[in-house]
Amino acid sequence: MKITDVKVIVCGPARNFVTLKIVADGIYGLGDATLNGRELSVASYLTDHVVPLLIGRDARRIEDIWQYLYKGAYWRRGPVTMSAIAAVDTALWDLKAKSLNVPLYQLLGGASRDAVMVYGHASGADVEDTVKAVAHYVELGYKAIRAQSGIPGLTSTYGVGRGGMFYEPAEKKAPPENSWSTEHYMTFIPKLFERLRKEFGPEVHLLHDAHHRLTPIEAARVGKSLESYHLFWLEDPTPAELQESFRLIRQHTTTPLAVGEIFNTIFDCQQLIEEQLIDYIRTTVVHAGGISHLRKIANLAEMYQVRTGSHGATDLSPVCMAAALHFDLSVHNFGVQEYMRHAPETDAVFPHAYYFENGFMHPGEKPGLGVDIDEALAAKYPYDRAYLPVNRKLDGTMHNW
Ligand code: GCO
Ligand code: MG
Repeated sequence: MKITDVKVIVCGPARNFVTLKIVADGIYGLGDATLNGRELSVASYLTDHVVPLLIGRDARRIEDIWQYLYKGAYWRRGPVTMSAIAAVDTALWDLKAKSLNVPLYQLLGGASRDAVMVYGHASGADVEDTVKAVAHYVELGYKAIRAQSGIPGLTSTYGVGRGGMFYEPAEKKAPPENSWSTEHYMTFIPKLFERLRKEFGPEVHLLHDAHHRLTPIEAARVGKSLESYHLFWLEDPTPAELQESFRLIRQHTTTPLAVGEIFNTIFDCQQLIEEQLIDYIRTTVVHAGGISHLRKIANLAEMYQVRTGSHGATDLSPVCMAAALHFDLSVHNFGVQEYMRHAPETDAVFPHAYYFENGFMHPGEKPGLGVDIDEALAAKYPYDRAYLPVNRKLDGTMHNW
């Protein structure tokens, strides 16, 4: 089953995406290679360096091709390399499942559950606005809802959308500037969750993303202050380059912790998992080396009772969403899947079999990933450079976004 053609497709239907298409025996597989705000570097990594190496190779040797690209580059890890490898890996899994005429999850051990619980994003300018947004998700049948709110005294903050069912932080031309005050945030956040529990009761799973903004001891205090509202998880409380910093948070709070959307390999989360410093690992198919590598991370996590909770924002294309759902359905230690809906333009370019029903999702029964790309339509939406925001403290100091 020799690879005869490989194509890198860059398009911008409502937002930018990079997609890899690998052809062998007249069948093709798709992989997502989108790295928000730095898309073209992955496109170049693939076009200029990886595509020439794939032509003529046996498409069935997925693990060997993974190792060839990872070890063969000499320069290991990092988001650009690992997104490129992920795209190849995903496309090869898609191709193999299509060639065998089965939905991908059947090759990954079959379904471990009937469907996959997902969480949606509710956000508002203030507490009451956020209450309304959560109510909307409850009406739609969601069992798990992430709540973010504007903070009094701050002009803008992470996670407060520009309306609708999707949240798009990247902006054209230049990075938008957000402002931050940990003091304002720490005073405000318990009030938000007190109000949400009062309104919605104890059953619904509530999640929250601190988006890397706190120091470990601040994160410990936030976790402690939210304990009586029993969050499903507190996400990215502190930047995780220093994995041991989670020990400090863990000593002080029983609020469950989730980390991993910007991780690229198992080495980024090894200590967090082995020391049981987190409860959910949020690595994604596209940014952490594809389905093959994500399964290795999940297998390590399973030993330590850490569950998966893959990132699923709009900058992960429907190809990645489909791959995530096959992974989620099959892996034993699945926790929850993030599901931020795509814009209608994105859905039209990437027709897909996956569906949402009553708070759960399923990848569908089509062979492979069950997602396609309409290349003619994609060509009508050219790439348009966009940047993620930056974040400054009130005195102007650069902070984590
Ligand atoms: C999330 C994430 C996203 C990221 C975005 C960056 O939990 O969904 O934090 O909102 O900020 O994916 O590209
Ligand atoms: Mg996040």
